[in-house]
Amino acid sequence: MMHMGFRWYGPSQDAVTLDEIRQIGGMEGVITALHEIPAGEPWPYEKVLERKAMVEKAGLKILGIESINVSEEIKYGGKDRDRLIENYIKSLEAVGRAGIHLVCYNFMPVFDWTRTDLAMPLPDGSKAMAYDGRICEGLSAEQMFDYIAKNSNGFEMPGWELSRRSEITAEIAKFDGMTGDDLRANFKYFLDAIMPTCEKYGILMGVHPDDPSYDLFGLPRICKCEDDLVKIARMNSSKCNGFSLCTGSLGSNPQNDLPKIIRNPEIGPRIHFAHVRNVKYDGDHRFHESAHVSRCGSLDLYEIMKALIDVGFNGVIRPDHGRAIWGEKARPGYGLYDRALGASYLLGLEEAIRKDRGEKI
Ligand code: DNO
Repeated sequence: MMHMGFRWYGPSQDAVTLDEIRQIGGMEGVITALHEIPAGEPWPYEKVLERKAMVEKAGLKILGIESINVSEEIKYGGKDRDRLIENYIKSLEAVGRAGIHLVCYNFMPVFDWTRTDLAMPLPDGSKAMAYDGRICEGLSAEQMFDYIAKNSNGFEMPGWELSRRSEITAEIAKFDGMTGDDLRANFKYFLDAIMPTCEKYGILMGVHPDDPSYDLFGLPRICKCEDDLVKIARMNSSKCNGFSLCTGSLGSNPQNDLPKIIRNPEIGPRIHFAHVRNVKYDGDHRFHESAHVSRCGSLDLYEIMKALIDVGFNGVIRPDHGRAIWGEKARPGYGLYDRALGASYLLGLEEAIRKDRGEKI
């Protein structure tokens, strides 16, 4: 059985409460993070315990951390990277000592996920996040920041915090001339350094794919497709080195065949965390996030869930970005209602597939 969770940004950065999350049928826990601690600083053990107690008091568990962010200097291989990796390891130790065994992170230079519209009106009256390469290509990174800031209902999106805007040009320059292989070498260096700690505490690391799965702002991106994932799997043989399989991110490129990627024998066993959602293609490098239900988008979530079950995935799964529905005001993609519907749908798919195979659930 998979373990259904809900991403929760913490007591001061989320419009959704733990009590609300607890009322979603089948929900086991949350995936959360200490968002107030900047990348590069070690997470204090006491703070992790405090968050854990808060979640448990509400009748839920912490199923995983999303994310412990990797400092840019580790990604471009700057001179301070060893100290920053040591701090990363301290954060992992804090999490591991607290009995948390899953960490999601990404290795995308400078930017995390990117969208050009945070509230695109859909014909049914809901609003969804959307991406249109034609807008993005025309903007500088700074203009993109302003664009996003104006459209995010007063919430900050991870990686697109306004406080980062002024450093962005300088940060992009640090990656000047870097190839995918250079970035991969730095990724391997990072993985080799952290894996012994992950093994010691049994922490499964799930790297999140690039979102969207194409190159942006001239920066190298190395987690976009099946080949990329295989290369990452081969970087370090520890079982702890694995993936946060995000169907919407990989699925943003119609060439990515998700059930095939999941069934790849070098990838499937390393899927430690699943972000399952749908996207609808609107053209080349253009898509919007649809309701989870297969018929609403371009991805077949039934086939995706079947593939996950086929490869024996019993890890943590969460619904991903929801549309804004029923007038809800929340962090874009992370409201309560549409994600709750998504969770129920995924639980239903899992139950049907497993029962159909004679499995007890
Ligand atoms: C977006 C999220 C990402 C993800 C990070 C993982 O909604 O899926 O921001 O958390 O890339 O580090």
